Amino acid sequence: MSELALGLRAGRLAFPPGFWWGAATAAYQIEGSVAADGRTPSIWDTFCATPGKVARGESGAVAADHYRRYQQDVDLMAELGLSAYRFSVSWPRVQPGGRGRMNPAGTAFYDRLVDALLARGVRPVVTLYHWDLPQELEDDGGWAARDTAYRFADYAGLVAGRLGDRVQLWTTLNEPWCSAFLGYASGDHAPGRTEPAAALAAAHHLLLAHGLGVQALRARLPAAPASLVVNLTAMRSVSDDPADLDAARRMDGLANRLFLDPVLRGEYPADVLRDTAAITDWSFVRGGDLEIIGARIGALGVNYYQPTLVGAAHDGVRPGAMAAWPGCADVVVHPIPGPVTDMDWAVDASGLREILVRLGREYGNPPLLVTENGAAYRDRVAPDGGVHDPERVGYLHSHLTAAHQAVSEGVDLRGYFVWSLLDNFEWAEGYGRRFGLVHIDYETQRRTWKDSAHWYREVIAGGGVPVDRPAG
Ligand code: IFM
Repeated sequence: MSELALGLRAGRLAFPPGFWWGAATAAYQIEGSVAADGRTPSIWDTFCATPGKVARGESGAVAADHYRRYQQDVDLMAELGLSAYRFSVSWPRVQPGGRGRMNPAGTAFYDRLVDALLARGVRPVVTLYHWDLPQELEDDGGWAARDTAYRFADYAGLVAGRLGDRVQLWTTLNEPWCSAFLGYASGDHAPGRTEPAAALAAAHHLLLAHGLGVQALRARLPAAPASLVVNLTAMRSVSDDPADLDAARRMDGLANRLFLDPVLRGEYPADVLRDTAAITDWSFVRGGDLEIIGARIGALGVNYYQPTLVGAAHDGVRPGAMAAWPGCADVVVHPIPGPVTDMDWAVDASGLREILVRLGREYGNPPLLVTENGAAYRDRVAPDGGVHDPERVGYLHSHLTAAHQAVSEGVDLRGYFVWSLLDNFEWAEGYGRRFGLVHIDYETQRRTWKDSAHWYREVIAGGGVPVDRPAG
């Protein structure tokens, strides 16, 4: 990478030529039309219909109505100047029930979407699984059952056969940590199970699904660039006390290395297997699985939101809710001083640089994409008709600056996707959290650009982030 390519151009930190500037969404969070064209329920439809699981009893039944308004949304993307759009395909639309033949009516939606994107010069980046498991597969054991990984591979092959001639990058799974541990350990997400051993089995079967999915993609599309998207955090210890350092090691194992090591090194981290030995004997890992999981990928997608500060419990410092972290019941998650978003997540861009640089140094400098990064704030349409979100502009500015720093340290970062293009259904938080560059009025489905969208358009047009921190 030449100094010039990465240098300062017209007051901007320039990113490498060909860098992908994107935004991301997920099917259940924006599409709505959950019963249209043969789609059947996913675990999220069931979870939303279960009293007490989602704020205000909300669901993705209508969401941002993207299924019907996709053309308008593609126009928005083109006006923003996006070079890539990351969206997910809904498994129960394409293969209702999770088995058998493809549903032509449901799949046609993605044909139309991909064609509309290409017509406006936006690269389609497909995530095959962003949490909407067909309910029938959960009824048969869900991700705790090995067979689900094989069902996923069949589905991946169907989608590849249909969209493979036009998709520029494939992602098998989004954030398997969340699927496994929020879905099967804490029960905060669908399917709402609270079984730590099943959660660890789910983590393995999700990784197996990734590996089998890559095989299925390559069988149909030998040159297809395939990736996995993981949510990573910079795990920090509250002190140098050995007990605190050990708490951070264990949490780092579950949050980061449990997913990175098998995919990028072909092995599970020995300390994680040891730490969780009282919960499971890991006998669900069969001979040959790690070769499948560790097959080379074209890129790794990194979703980053905030670092995590942890320590050991001791007198006066008691653990909080740690159900999502099997084997870490004695760990305390500490608040991080400084600003937080509307999710109560710390605003700390140094964690993004840290994890990108770590991937470069410890995992052989793979091609990387930041596939999600962004923040929720309480956005409202102001009397002047605009949506003024200076905090989000500040968040994006600091994180893009951190990403640029990582690139200048030699990290092979190829693109950056804001989460999210549109305000959307934020899972158990319902519609109460707004992550979009574009504001959605859920009564009218009116789309309004936030100031951050205008700012991002300028970043893309200028090929880099302004050196000066935005005012406001
Ligand atoms: O909305 C989610 C997304 O579906 C997965 N990554 C984190 C986002 C914000 O919580």
